[in-house]
Amino acid sequence: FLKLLVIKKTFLLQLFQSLMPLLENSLIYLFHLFLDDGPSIQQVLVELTNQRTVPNVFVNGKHIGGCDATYKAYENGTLQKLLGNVKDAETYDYDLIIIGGGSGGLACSKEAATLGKKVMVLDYVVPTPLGTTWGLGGTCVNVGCIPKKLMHQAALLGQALKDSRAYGWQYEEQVKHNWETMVEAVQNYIGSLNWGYRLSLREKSVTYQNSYGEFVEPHKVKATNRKGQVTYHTAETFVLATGERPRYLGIPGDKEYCITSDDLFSLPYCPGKTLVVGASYVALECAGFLAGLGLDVTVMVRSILLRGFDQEMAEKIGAHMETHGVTFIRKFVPTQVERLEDGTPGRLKVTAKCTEGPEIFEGEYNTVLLAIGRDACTRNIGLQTIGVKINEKNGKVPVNDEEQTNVPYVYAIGDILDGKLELTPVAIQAGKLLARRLYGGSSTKCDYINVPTTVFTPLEYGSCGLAEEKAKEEYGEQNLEVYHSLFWPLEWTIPGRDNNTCYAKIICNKLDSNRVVGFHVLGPNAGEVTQGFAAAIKCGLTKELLDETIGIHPTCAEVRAKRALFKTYL
Ligand code: FAD
Ligand code: NA7
Repeated sequence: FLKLLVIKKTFLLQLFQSLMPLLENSLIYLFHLFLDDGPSIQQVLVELTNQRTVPNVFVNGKHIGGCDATYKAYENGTLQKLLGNVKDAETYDYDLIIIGGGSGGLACSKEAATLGKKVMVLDYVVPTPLGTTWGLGGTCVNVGCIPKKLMHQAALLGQALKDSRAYGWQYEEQVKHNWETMVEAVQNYIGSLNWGYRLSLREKSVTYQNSYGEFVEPHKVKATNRKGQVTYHTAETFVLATGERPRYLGIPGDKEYCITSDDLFSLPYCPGKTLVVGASYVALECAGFLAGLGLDVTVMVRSILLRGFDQEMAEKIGAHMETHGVTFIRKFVPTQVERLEDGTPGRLKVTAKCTEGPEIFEGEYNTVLLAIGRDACTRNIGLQTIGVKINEKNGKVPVNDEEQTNVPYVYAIGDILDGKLELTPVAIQAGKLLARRLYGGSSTKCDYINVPTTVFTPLEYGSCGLAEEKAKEEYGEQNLEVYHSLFWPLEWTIPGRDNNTCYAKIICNKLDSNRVVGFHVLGPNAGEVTQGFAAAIKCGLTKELLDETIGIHPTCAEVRAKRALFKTYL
């Protein structure tokens, strides 16, 4: 009796069809019951399986459960294993295949290989609509953090040149920026990083294939290279680390004539007068360095600046950019982009409509840069074939606190995770810790709380913990104390630049010894400043401890340790 698969007549066809491919060579037995003595059969079933209902599935004597449990076992691969349709772990090609060789995927692969596992990384860049593509390393290295920070630095140097006259530097030559020289230098550096990544994978014996990966059946991916050649690979475990790609507006002319950050950092010609669409950090950072390089830059904002960040800080960033020559068009969204003139750059006409009224805006630009968010690369990698669930609204992958998807042998890390931070160090940490848990006997999970970050706008913004709005929501305004201070970096005094613009703010929870729950700073080197405070916050920093900490003089970081911070809410 234990080898019975008892099924209701109505289920027979449906179940049989879905299990058909798995039933070959299996030891499964199917019985169709037309019995009058149903209740007594049910009684026996309860005694044997704790389950009264049918279908009631056993495979090789092992009780699986009802219809839902059988589907679940199929989705997570257990059923196939029991049926003997899948190779044993030791006969998989790899212990681990990682789809995506960016920040998270590379970190995870190298750690797993260090722990003695046979690992493969598939990394493939689908070219942008304009045909831009790049090498191994993912977004951060090629079209994210690295080129962005280097171009920000190029802009800061322009500012430093201006400041230098006040410090006594005299130079005759006309100062101007050469876009091509900068792009070449940045791309050469990126090229060296791409090469370094390939080398380090080889050193660790990780198999790297420059191919697009997609699941074709449980534990099996199809890998397609640039020439369309296809190979198949199996693994016991998979990690999804496919990251995100820029979104397009879905209006006439967007894919034909607009660029995104994926194109900007290797653009072979100076973009000229530029319209940046969007008010995300990517938008403001790009607008900031383009303006810093001397270009005429306009930002078109649909609603607010820097959604998700502290809004007081966001507005201060916007105000600073505006005083430094960036134009903001607020509450408008583009409806059409037309080409007026071909060229490098050409000339484009943008039509936009107001989000709050009938007004129409028309403007001419050399370049239109879309920075309106990024979509997770999860919809074309065969996840539905193996039953991995995604959040249908945003394409992101929900995982448990061990980065495991609903299919137990499939994990996900980095930007594609639902509800997690999209930052390189987060992806790296999650990837490394995942490999250690899978193969190193570790139980340490990735801590997504109090992760510091910096927005590299001309006035840099570092933050750790909660935005003031979020802190109010979480703790209640009456339970918070907010301390803040404007400051003037010493270096800016001689050129007489931007007095009362830099700003620092901490948000403390009165109910918990004035513990710091939010840290925000606007000023030079904000990232360097914020990193140390993040460690302190992780250690449970309170306002009292901050006051007791003696500052380093003269620095910007000392400002928060001084009594100059005063209460704004009592
Ligand atoms: P990615 O690094 O995006 O890597 C995914 C890789 O998988 C890519 O190479 C992709 O081509 C590949 N891939 C996708 N699908 C497949 C497939 N089916 N088969 C094979 N390969 C595939 N973060 C910071 O911490 N600091 C910053 O200053 C910062 N600045 C940024 C600036 C910009 C303009 C952008 C866009 C992002 C920035 N980020 C920054 C975010 C950071 O780049 C990401 O958080 C990080 O790269 C995420 O890593 P990941 O491993 O999840 O994905
Ligand atoms: P975000 O944070 O999702 O921001 C998207 C921005 O673009 C935001 O300002 C939006 O305005 C704006 N947006 C979105 N759609 C439109 C349309 N249709 N028209 C005009 N403006 C629009 O994306 P990011 O680019 O910052 O990047 C996400 C990740 O990329 C980030 O975490 C890093 O990993 C890199 P809204 O506020 O919604 O009105």
